[in-house]
Amino acid sequence: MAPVGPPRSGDAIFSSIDRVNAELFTLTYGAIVRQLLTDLEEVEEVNKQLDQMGYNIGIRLIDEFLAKSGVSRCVDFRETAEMIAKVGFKMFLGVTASVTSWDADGTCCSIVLEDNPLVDFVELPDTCQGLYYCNVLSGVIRGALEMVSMKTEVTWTRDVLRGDDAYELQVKLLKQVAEEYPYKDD
Ligand code: MYR
Repeated sequence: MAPVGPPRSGDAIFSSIDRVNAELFTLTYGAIVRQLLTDLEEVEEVNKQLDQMGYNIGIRLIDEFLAKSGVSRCVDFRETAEMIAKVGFKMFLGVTASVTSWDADGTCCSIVLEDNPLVDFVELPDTCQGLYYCNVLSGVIRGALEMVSMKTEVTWTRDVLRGDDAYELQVKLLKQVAEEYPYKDD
């Protein structure tokens, strides 16, 4: 049967495809977490696996981020954090985030998500206490930053699924390795 109604503009079709893909992504992630919970005995092990998965994604995703965003090197960690929150989250999750709670020396801050599409449709049973459901994201950031010479520790400090009022990641710069140009000028 022929479709009824006026033809949709290109924008309408693309936004509908994006929405379907986002939902598929969210549901697929949920299925992965569920499978890990079934396969691994300890919730703590699931947290580690999700973080490791994210790390493996992050070390690859940085290339796409740099190529697509066209951004140049950040002058400091403050700029890097803003870049993750405003450009990275937008590019890969379709949401933005804010950077808050800087420490005095500018090496530790919090990234607060304004929305978190990973948790759409998610309700955690009591048996999942201790689970960091979104741990893949902390791993992604850690992996991506490692590829641009920043060793970081990324931890969830607030999580709505655990009863908090927001999703908040703490990003701590542990070490910044100076990048060396591999060839010497003569
Ligand atoms: C530089 O080389 O100084 C630029 C560094 C920018 C790093 C941005 C990393 C983006 C990570 C995206 C995370 C997305 C999470 C969904």
